[in-house]
Amino acid sequence: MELLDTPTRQFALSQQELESFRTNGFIGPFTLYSPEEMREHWKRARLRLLDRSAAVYQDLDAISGATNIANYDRHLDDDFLADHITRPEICERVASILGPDLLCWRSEFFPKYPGDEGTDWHQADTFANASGTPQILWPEHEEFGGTITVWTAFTDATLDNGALQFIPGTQNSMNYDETKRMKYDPEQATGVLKDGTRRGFFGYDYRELQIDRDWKPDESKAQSMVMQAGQFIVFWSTLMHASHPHNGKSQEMRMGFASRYVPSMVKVYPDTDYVEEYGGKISLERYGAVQVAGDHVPAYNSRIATHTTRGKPFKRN
Ligand SMILES: O=C(O)CCC(=O)C(=O)O
Repeated sequence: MELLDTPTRQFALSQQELESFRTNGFIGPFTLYSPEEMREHWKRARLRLLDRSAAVYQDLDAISGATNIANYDRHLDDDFLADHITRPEICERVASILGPDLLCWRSEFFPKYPGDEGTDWHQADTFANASGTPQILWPEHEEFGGTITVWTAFTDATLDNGALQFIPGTQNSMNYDETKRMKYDPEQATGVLKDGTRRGFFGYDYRELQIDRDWKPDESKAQSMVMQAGQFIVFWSTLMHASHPHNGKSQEMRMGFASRYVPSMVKVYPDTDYVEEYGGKISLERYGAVQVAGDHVPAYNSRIATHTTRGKPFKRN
């Protein structure tokens, strides 16, 4: 008898891991590259990415200074990042949570240089937080959705240079209302920590979105995610998360690379052709979500990239 060719899911989460994920809202870290391998990849990528000639967002006037936007979606033009977001070690784990049909709809670099503020506490559901327009929308019967973020440490992430922080178990209720508006001011920080370092949200005061103005996150429950270069961690964007500041004890920057995944039924950038946030505006004309697993994408998600802008096909799990 011929055996059916069922794909092996070597990296799928075990029942125990899934239970832990459901309780805590995150799982990991997992090792994808050795620290040496990662340092080598990052050394080369860092130089390569300076060349934006094939990047999908070209309107440099609109994005100069808006560093967050300039850091978006370089997996759409860079070979290493294109492979990274489709790695089975990542996608199989994410598929265990979200199901077999997966889109990677966004990637972002999160650099922290010596002296940089820590990222303030936040949760994201539709990602209308900064732009005012939902960037992802789950089907109507879902109360709220969010995305699975896979945050890969491209350098070591330590307590001194900006390790992530999570408050476990907070992913199922939103403390922020993303339909409220925040004012953008690139100079503003939103708090000074005991050691004199600052917290902020890339020019926004995330507290402006709080549903209850008097509420404060319970930082006594926060856990720090110290990670080696080459490791990744998987979490709900609706989990309360933040990061430590870079206190300048070392001159090395911290670099995190976030790739964000949703089931293909989630509407990506519905009814909009632009993203306007962090003081910049980009056109989605050359944008496409990447189908990293499965074979079904509803017609309403018509912006799909099958190849990078340099012609490399994306792998599908
Ligand atoms: O790396 C950081 O400081 C923040 C990351 C973050 O908020 C995210 O990946 O959603």
